[in-house]
Amino acid sequence: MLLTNATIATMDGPGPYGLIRDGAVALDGTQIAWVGPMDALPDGFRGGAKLDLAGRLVTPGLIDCHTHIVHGGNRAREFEMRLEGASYEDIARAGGGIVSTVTQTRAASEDALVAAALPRIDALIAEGVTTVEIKSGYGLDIDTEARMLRAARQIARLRPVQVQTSFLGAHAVPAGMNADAYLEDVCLPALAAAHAEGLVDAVDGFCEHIAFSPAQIRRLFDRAGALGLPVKLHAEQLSHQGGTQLAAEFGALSADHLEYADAGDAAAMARAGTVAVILPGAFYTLRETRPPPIAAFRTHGVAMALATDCNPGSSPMTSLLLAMNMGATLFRMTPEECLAGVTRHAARALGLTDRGSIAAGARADLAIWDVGHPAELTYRIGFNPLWKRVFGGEA
Ligand code: DI6
Ligand code: FE
Repeated sequence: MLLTNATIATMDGPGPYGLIRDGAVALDGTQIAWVGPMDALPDGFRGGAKLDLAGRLVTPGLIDCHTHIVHGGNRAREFEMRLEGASYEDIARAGGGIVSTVTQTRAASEDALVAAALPRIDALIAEGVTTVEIKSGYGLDIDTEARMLRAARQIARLRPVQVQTSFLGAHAVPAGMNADAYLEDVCLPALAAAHAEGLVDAVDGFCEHIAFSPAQIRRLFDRAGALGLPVKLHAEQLSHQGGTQLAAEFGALSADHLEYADAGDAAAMARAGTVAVILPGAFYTLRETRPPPIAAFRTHGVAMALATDCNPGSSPMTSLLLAMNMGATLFRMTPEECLAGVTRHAARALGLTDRGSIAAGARADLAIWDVGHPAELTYRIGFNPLWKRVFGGEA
């Protein structure tokens, strides 16, 4: 298939957005075969089916690189409690928060988890998302952690979307358990079991005063390394615990949230090539006031990704376009940084090298938009200009 008369944000340089006007993209099966200005199109790509885009914008298919989209139930009641004055930490300490979603997730079958997640997945797909990361972390027992990840794999069979899984057994300490005992007796065995079943693409944790300490996360990361799995970390979200430095030490794919990260953390991430995953939906929902150190990430050359963090507590959000708008308005990220954050840098945050930009040899995952300039994607609020999505070469 040949896409013609396209405005193309290749996200692959040179210049802002790697923008090509009056461009063409040739697809060959599941891959991009050629991209460039129409007048440079080699004769060999002129035959076959053509789709005239009449100047519409083509971007890489969007990538939501941080979600907890598989979970049981919802926390609308806690939303009310927070409006009445309780803090996120107050609710967590009172047995609500993550632990209450754990109760609802344990009670759900794999089919029920899939059925609950699909409308949320469909909302992402409707905005041009072609790859989504999905975490476990609401089971906190061996069976339920695996069941969540099976549900995540099942979503990729039911919908035209690629799923990358992350094992997040170290998300919270189950009620009535000691963190060290949970880690040794449940979390690490759950990781081994899920990995043996082929369910784990990466290992994640929550390094926070209401979750796990850096020393505990180190034990998790040592085990991940022994299994040959890459790591990522929820770090410096609510306080500065040192998780980012630890993640960098382990060459983590990403450190996520990062509101309390500092310039030293940014320098360590730059040295390690660790991506900063910025999650404005959680910042917004929790009405945080301290933004992540975007300027330091820029100065040190840390790649920034943006994601929904779709979860029932701190970010009940299923719009990656809204995450882009929040990244710009709340954190002053540029529209170009926002688009890179859901394409090129989101791919890096997942360790995927075959997507995230429009280039010969990349996967043919594309989003085609009824807009003239890429900044429009970040600028509008609650408006979806997607015209067509291409997944693995299939329109
Ligand atoms: N940080 C978050 O924002 C989510 N998980 C995490 O470690 C919140 C998850 C939840 O509240 O259910
Ligand atoms: Fe998260």
